[in-house]
Amino acid sequence: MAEDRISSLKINWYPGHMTKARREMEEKIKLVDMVIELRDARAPLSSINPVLSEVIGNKPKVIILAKKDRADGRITPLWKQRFEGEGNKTIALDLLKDNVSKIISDACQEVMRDKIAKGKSRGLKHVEIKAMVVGIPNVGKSTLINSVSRKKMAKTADHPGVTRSLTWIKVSSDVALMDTPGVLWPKFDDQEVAVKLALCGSIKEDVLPLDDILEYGLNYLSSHYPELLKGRYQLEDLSSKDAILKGIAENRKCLDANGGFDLNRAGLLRFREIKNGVLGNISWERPDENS
Ligand SMILES: Nc1nc2c(ncn2[C@@H]2O[C@H](COP(=O)(O)OP(=O)(O)OP(=O)(O)O)[C@@H](O)[C@H]2O)c(=O)[nH]1
Ligand SMILES: [Mg+2]
Repeated sequence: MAEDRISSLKINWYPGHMTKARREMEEKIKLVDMVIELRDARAPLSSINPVLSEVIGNKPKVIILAKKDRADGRITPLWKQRFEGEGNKTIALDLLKDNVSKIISDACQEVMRDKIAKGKSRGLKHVEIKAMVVGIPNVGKSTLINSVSRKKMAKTADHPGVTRSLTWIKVSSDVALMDTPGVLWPKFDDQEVAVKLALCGSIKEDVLPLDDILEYGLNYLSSHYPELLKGRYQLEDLSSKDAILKGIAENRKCLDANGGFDLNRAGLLRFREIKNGVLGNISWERPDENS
């Protein structure tokens, strides 16, 4: 079983800029009114960063379930319900298509209504809200800031580790957002968490033990989304990773120099397709299986 194998898997990726970012966030958190915490809608528990939770402490926050367009549309509302039940305002978003500017501005005003009321009672016309945008690498922090400001003010790209420093971006007369580098934590005690983050693209591809991640991913897909797995490659046999990879290699004509099936190439192809959402919308975690 994949669960047995991943107990021995190690992903060690904690570049120096993350240590620095964490330290700076600890300093700067005192300057902000609230936090916008991004989680990946496909794995909303694994993408909670325990290190960031410590930094955030009791600051008011809004949880954003980012990349909802990539997650299973039947599962995301259940997560929203769960987190709201725990007392956190939670919004699922497609950061590239939704009206992010209005939604985030409304959410910030709602969470900070007491501060705004106080400022207005003192005669202030604009009460500025300062929010720190935090989350794991590649989850969409800079994209959210660009969508709120409707300009490309922050650099974005589809790989982890793009933002390297903390930057204030004034997005309107009322709101300033602080972009922060994606931060992971130094050691993954739960290797299943690391695997899910790899499948969501939050851990750099070249530090991955691809074989183990595929084993886990394919196992999960064959039990939760067999139709997506079968459909794309017309697979018949979903009984093991090798059977699935052989089916993919056959379908995609991934042949090695001797004319045999190249399972490594088929594996990398499959991993990238899963990560990039080519198979369809997938949730790697469900509230009924993760209490
Ligand atoms: N499909 C989809 N893609 C998104 C969404 N939000 C962001 N992306 C993409 O995800 C990738 C990463 O986005 P960034 O905004 O750079 O992520 P980040 O959290 O700032 O990443 P770091 O700076 O590396 O920590 C980019 O290719 C975005 O276009 C979303 O809601 N849906
Ligand atoms: Mg960024």
